[in-house]
Amino acid sequence: MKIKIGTTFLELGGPHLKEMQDSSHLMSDPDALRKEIEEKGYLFIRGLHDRQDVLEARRAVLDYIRSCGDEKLDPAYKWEEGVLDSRCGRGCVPFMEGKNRITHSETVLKVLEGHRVRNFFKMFFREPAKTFDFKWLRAMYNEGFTGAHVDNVYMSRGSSEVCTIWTPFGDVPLEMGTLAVVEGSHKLPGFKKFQSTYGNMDLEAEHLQGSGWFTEDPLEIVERFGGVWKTANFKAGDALIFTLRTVHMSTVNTTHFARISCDTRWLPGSHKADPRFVGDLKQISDLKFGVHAQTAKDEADSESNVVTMEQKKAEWGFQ
Ligand SMILES: O=C(O)CCC(=O)C(=O)O
Repeated sequence: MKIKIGTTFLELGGPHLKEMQDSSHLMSDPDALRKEIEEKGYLFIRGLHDRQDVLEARRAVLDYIRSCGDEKLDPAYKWEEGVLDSRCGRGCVPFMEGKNRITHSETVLKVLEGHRVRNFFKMFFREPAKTFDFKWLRAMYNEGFTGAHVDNVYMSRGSSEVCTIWTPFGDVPLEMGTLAVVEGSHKLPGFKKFQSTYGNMDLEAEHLQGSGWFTEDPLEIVERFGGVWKTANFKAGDALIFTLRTVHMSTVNTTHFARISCDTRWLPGSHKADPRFVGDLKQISDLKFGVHAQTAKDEADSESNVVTMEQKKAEWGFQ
């Protein structure tokens, strides 16, 4: 079975893309969980969240999308099914990242910051855990995807032990845009130069224009640096946890269902949080990275002290 991931089709079970293993059997053993993430760079935990809570959060987000305008959801379907209008792609699907009435609604926060996830990170960090106020809540549209990157480039101004937890709101099969990681990319020798150049970059400080993704082509990563992409068919309740240095991207949403998901970041309570993502969020720049990055035209119109990923890659010798 061929899966569209970024700009490329990869065979599932072939040399570059395999299914990831569930680590939920390690749930009561913090040492084993830490060993697993140190080795693989991620933990795939089926059923970490309560399935019913996640489905209710999906419904709340769809209701919010519906309230943003009649052009968002396809009127031929019940709104609860979450089928986007075929003309509703990037720029039409509401931007929901940050701290707003949907990210901080009771139903959504129950999943993102509820006792199950809070207790998990308390056990995992061996101390009470805290989370950023900023939430990366998204609805991925037809043909949308996220390119390959590490989170350190977006949030390196605090603890290096921040973990991302990616939570799909609903059942999300491979063709709907699942998250994929390169196993071991946080520490494999082949990634050393990648991590010490791209991985150490602070995109905002460098005035980087565009998404911040290293590439949209998954093969560029594994052919150049090694490793294998891993992903899975997700069910509501499942979660993927990974480090700031784990390379990840998403498969393409080839369906017309909105792929709703949220990235939530957690860190040990005694560590410093990147100040841009906590409190009143006044320090957050207007610059959008990732899938909502500025378009080429906006880039051409913006200041001249900006740099592109292509320029940086040339500087680092990744040509
Ligand atoms: O949900 C996605 O498509 C990508 C999420 C992600 O990679 C991130 O926010 O760092």
